[in-house]
Amino acid sequence: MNGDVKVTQLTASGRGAVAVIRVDMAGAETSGRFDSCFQAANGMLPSHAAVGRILYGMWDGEDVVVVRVGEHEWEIHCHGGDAAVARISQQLTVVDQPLDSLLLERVDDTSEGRLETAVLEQLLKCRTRRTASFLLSQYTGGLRRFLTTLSDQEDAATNAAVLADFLRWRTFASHLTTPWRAAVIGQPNAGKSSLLNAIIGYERSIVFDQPGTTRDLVEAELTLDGWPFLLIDTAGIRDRASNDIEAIGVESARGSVASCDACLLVVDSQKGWTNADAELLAAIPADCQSVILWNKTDLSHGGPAPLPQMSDATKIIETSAIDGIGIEDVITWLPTVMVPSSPDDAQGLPVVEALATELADYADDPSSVSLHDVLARWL
Ligand SMILES: Nc1nc2c(ncn2[C@@H]2O[C@H](COP(=O)(O)OP(=O)(O)OP(=O)(O)O)[C@@H](O)[C@H]2O)c(=O)[nH]1
Ligand SMILES: [Mg+2]
Repeated sequence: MNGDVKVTQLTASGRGAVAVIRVDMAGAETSGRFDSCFQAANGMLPSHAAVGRILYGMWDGEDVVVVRVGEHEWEIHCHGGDAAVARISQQLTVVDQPLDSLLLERVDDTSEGRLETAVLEQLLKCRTRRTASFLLSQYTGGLRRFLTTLSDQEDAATNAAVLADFLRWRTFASHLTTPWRAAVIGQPNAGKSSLLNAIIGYERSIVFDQPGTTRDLVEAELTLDGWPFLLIDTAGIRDRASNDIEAIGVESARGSVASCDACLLVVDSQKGWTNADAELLAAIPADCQSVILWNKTDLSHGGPAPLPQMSDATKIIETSAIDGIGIEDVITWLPTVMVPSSPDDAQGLPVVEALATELADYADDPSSVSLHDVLARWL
């Protein structure tokens, strides 16, 4: 035991095929350390798993199975042998400190200025290793180097081009700390909640064979390809909700579409493409990426139900929440369309919103803002 994390080996010590370690984090300030050591194959954070949930994944390069056995307790099933057990125990106990201080440790030899403090604030909000690595390279000099280049640059035209290249990563930079939002929308009973469950790999939403089951929004965080996503299950969108509670759910579903980066429109292939589906598709904002999930294809025994004829290039994925058909394609589609490209390591990134706004104002109208003053405030 070290600090407030208790680590106990449940199996006998010595060589064995499998060792079981029980971890009690009741006294720990955060389970962030556990989350950062273990990468579940389905991307779920151990601290987000329901009690009883079994997760398969990697712990420092080794295959392990993690079971959440209580509010603050987990069991880790790893390769037998004292060395493997000792390594995991040591990582959990030595690292028993908030993720924030862990990151601070990694970066505390860097000189602190207003810029670094602001980047550090963002770094501490990162939920995945991939996003944290971008923030870390900005913190350890990337952003400062970019601003210095800008201040050394005399030629206004070159500066404008350099700034434009920097600012085009603004949306990407904001998602390093805020997940991309994807709404699962569709007619009642189309299979939205079932698909969300299949995608995130566990039963987060209530599934029922009556329309109107999901009355409110259910959100689930997941990591795909190292990027953070928030999947939002919505109440079936229909014109007239049958009662008040449902009506509130339907209303928030419409709202969530408006604030989303992507929309997964679920259609019951057994009912076929209806006018209501066409209206829903048309209501998706133009700047929101969309895909039609042609669901319940496992029921198409007499041959596949005909796909809707789309006049544009709308992507359609045939799915079955029951058989898992197409789920892999959905999981691949989301990060591919949301993050089609990412900057290289050396690129300065607009990870500090206040600074990005000042530089964008200068880029919009160089005569209204003094670049020299902006840089002097941050460097
Ligand atoms: N055979 C089959 N049944 C499915 C599939 N997806 C969902 N279902 C069933 O369809 C019914 C409705 O599923 P839900 O996931 O609750 O549908 P929903 O769109 O969330 O419904 P609301 O929340 O009421 O709008 C349930 O009985 C599911 O088991 C599928 O791919 N194949
Ligand atoms: Mg539902």
